[in-house]
Amino acid sequence: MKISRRKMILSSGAALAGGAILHYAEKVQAREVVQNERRPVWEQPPLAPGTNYTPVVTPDNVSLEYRIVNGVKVYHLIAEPVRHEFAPGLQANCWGYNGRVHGPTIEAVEGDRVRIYVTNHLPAPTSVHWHGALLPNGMDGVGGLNQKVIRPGETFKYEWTLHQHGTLMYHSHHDEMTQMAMGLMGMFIVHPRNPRAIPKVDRDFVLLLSEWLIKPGTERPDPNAMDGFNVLTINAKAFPGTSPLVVKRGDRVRIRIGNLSAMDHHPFHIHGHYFKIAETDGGRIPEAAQWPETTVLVQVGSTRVIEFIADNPGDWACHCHMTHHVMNQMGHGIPNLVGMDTAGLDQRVQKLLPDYMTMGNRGMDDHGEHVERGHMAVPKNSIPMVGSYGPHDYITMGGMFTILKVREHLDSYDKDPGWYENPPGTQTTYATPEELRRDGISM
Ligand SMILES: [Cu+2]
Repeated sequence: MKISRRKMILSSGAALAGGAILHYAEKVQAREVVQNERRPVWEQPPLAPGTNYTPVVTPDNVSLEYRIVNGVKVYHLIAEPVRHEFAPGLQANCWGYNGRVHGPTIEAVEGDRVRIYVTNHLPAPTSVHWHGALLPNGMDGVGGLNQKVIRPGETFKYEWTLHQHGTLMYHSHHDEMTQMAMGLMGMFIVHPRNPRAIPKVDRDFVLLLSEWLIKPGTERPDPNAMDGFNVLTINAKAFPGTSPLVVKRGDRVRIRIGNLSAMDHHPFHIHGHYFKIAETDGGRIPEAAQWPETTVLVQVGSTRVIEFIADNPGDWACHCHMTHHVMNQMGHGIPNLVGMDTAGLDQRVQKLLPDYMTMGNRGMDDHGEHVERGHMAVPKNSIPMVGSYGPHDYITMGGMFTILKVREHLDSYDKDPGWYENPPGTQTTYATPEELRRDGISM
């Protein structure tokens, strides 16, 4: 049979088109196979290392460095004892990674192949679990169940392909009661391969909540504590040790909050704004299902991602709403003296104990000031239960408390812009006698 040139072109074109259709059909089929057989996502091949993302900011910590070796992102975590400062005046001998408590934030991109070496410089065996990650069972890090424990001096290698994006965590999963109480944890952020998969933000913060028992005067967190935690932290810092979250007015802000406390859930509250709860450690919440909130409950072993526009200038409190979680090294066995006149009592006891001062007849509001002015001693290596000086008065907050600083103008995101100056007419203050008279208020 004679085939004309024209026919040949036509038929090869048809073959090409047919090939394209077949290729598409194969893809659809492949997807169906994945769904039907429930094939794990990490079996999909890795993509080239992703670099198109806006890095997160972890206040009082950093992101872990990596290098790319043959298309794989290679990280190295070193578990080791770390002397850590929670706030000026309070240090302890903790366990952390790479000289930090908690460990540095791991950042990667969906589709990346990651290889994470873990070296153990602790005096005890350990392992690392990648909380929320979809990975092969043998990489999951539960000591004894999924792997041999990493003994002191050994280095293990975890490797898998990230086929998800979101806010994950990592932590020791061997004797975790002890090792997490000592600080062995960190955040693991996986950026989407397509940056448009989630809204672009100007500021992307990472906060890891945890809790410690450090008895005043001691130098080591007590891992046996089941309650009575007295140092409540954001990124292992207790207020006034926490760095503020600095943003420009109008910035789109994302805050990724993880909670790896031993025993407590934390309702995290932000003043002056509302936000939407946009993600959990299970993934992104469809936009129509995100609801507005001012407090988000971050329960133990979860992450919650909130997003909002910082449209309200000021110094906004940003804290756990459990009132005892914004206290430092609170003594809980003390008698209730609120409202009592203890003046005579102090004088009498001071004959025996010259430094004695009854705590709390005004509540806690005078306690921090007494300590800071040197009127009251606190045990060695401990900090006042509350506070620091603020722009208007003493701030009676401690622990899981930080400040969202929203400014019209900023020199730099990395510099604390100082205290907010309220525009005239927007500051609560003494009521004048004329105002009281005018409005019929009697004192
Ligand atoms: Cu709390």
